Amino acid sequence: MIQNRILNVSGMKCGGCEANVIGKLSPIKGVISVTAEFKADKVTLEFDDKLTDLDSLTKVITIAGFTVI
Ligand SMILES: [Cu+2]
Repeated sequence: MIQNRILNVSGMKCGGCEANVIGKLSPIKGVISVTAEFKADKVTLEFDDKLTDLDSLTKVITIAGFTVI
């Protein structure tokens, strides 16, 4: 099933951080779309929960150095 989730992510300070988050998440199998807005501390994810899950995606964001609230 396709899931749409909006995550509150702190630590993104600029467009480079947005690009970092998008670059880490978008190649993951099952991820359909990712947007990141540092000004809103927001990451929007669309993914297929048969192929990935929110926990794994959250972990990737954390490993990249950001905090999922
Ligand atoms: Cu930055």
